[in-house]
Amino acid sequence: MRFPSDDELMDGPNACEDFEDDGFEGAELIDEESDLSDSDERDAGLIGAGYNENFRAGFIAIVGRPNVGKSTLTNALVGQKIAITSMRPETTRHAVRGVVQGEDYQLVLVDTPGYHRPRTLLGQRLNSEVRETLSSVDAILFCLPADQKVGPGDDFIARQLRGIKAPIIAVATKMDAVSDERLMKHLLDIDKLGDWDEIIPVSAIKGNQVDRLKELLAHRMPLSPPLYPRDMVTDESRDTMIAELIREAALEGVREELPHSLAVQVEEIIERQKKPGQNYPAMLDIHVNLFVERDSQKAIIIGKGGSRLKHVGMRARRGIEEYLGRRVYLHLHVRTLKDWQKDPKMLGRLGF
Ligand SMILES: Nc1nc2c(ncn2[C@@H]2O[C@H](COP(=O)(O)OP(=O)(O)OP(=O)(O)O)[C@@H](O)[C@H]2O)c(=O)[nH]1
Ligand SMILES: [Mg+2]
Repeated sequence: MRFPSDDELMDGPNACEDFEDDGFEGAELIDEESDLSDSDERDAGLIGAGYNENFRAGFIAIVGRPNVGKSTLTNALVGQKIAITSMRPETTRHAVRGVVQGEDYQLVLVDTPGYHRPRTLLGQRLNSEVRETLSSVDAILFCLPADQKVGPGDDFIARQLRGIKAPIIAVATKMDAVSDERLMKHLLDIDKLGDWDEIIPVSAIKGNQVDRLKELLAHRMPLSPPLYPRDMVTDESRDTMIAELIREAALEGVREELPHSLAVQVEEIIERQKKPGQNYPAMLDIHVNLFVERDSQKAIIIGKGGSRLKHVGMRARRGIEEYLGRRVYLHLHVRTLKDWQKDPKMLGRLGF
């Protein structure tokens, strides 16, 4: 299989909405508290223990242009939020693994960054990540959103998929967003685009056909013992999950260029001392850096009097507390790391 150089890539149609940005005054720290529920730390089960000989398991790459609904579909299949999503393209920045646990199968989904024409070194690295994932999976889900016409970006990906041996299921995502008539036309266009093993329309948001898609995938997996513990949903680290939930909250409502310039890194997590008699987990102080590329972007993220950053903190905290099952106190620090997307050293520092 030949994969294109990054320059050969075509842009697909991606909708981006404008927004109004706030004014700004100075940096702020955010600290919010809330109720908590008890933590349920999971013990990893023994991989492969007691599985039956008809058990099927394998890896599945989820690919497509940016913003077509790959991460939303991953979450719907897993049944739990493990990948962040947003209405901005190029949200996912690393291959996120999610595990679908069936009675007699295990699907390891690999949600990939949207394949796109790269404008920066970061973009090139994201595309490389997709290419690497494709070369080592048992099946591929190729996502094409029903609310957009099949375009040159899809055609480009379709051509690259042609040499791949693994079965490819073309998924018409966002079926809830269009009429039956439009969906039929979309399915025909997908059919014309390549030679797919299956074509299936789904709505990850409404849950339509998600179970059917699981069944289709399970049948195509090789006979194999489970690859991951039977109670695992993702292998994302705790710090990555926290950083991603903060990035997701920060992406909401910001203008087109800023999401790409934003990187989030957890610096330190400190557990507070329990009070005497406290029978629930101690609160965590989480120190987080939000990196942007220019001071003007710092101003936007922070908002007037710190108002926007405060909102980001509040939104993120809810998701983080749900994920950790305990109270957290977020300390968000916004910093400028000039042109980090183009700088190999800084990309390395940020984990790309
Ligand atoms: N109506 C509708 N919208 C959806 C559906 N699935 C995803 N979306 C929306 O599409 C947008 C993009 O979703 P993501 O899951 O982040 O898309 P992605 O392909 O992972 O995007 P990148 O990570 O940027 O490549 C979000 O605003 C989602 O809410 C769906 O089934 N129906
Ligand atoms: Mg994504």
